Amino acid sequence: MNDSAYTDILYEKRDGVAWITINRPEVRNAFRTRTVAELTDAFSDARWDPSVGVVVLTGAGDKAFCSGGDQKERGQGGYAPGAGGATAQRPMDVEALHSAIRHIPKPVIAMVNGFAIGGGHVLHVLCDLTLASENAVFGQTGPRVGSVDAGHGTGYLARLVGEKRAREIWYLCRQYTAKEALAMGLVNKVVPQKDLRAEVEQWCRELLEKSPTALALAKQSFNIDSEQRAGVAQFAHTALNLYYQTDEAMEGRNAFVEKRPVSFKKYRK
Ligand code: 2NE
Repeated sequence: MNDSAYTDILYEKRDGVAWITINRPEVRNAFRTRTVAELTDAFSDARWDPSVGVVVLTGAGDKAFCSGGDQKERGQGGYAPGAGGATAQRPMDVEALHSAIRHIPKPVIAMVNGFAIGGGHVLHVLCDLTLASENAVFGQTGPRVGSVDAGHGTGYLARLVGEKRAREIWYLCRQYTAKEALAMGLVNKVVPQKDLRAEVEQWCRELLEKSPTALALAKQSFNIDSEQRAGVAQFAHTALNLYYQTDEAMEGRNAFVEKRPVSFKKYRK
């Protein structure tokens, strides 16, 4: 993919930093099939470009980092291939994007400038570092909208915040403030929104002064412990696509899109 063909993201490389911005602010930067393909492509470009030492992932505007999968693109069976236009014919491959973030041997910073929700929350969780603005809001929504990332989304989160907290976050689908996220070890630093970009640039400058090979080895070494989860992640995304075919999953999606209360009562076994 040629980056001039990107429609859903902005991609800019400057002074050693690759800035990847999800550019769908009208839907709180929700990702559709095409967005995920473009993000994965940009991470691949950043991986192999020797001029890039650090990657920053963020969302356009001042309201959201990312609100996860685009529920309006999702139908019975998952996110509709092709809905994003002629270049997005393959099914959504979130697992490939997660892999790209984890396996690029360069630090990835999530610059969280608002809502990091659902699959958008998982993206920041998988980044090496998270810097957030004071107005940032964190949370999972899967069990409310008929979805779940049972791969890295559950397992890696538990490594960050502990089992009890991770279960609370996933089961209750509550939202957490930036201050709460900092207290539970979910983010590295919180700054006023007006200072976020400058703070991220400062962290980038410090990272760019370090030995790239030492950073790559450190990242890959950290990854080894959780890499067994990669197999689980593939399995989890296959299972998720089967779950998406059920009426139960569609009830969650439909309730969000129709802006009505959800009712899962009849699916209790
Ligand atoms: C993000 C949040 C909390 C923001 O709330 P608020 O009140 O600030 O905005 P509002 O009015 O909800 O959203 C503004 C517009 O963006 C759309 C909304 O439908 C609304 O559109 P209009 O009414 O103006 O037409 N929008 C927001 N998020 C969207 C989304 N994800 N898909 C499609 N349209 C979206 C609030 O908007 C929220 O809770 N959003 C939904 C979060 C969510 O449930 N995400 C999906 C989780 S599942 C997932 O991401 C996933 C997975 O579990 C496994 C694999 C792949 C993905």
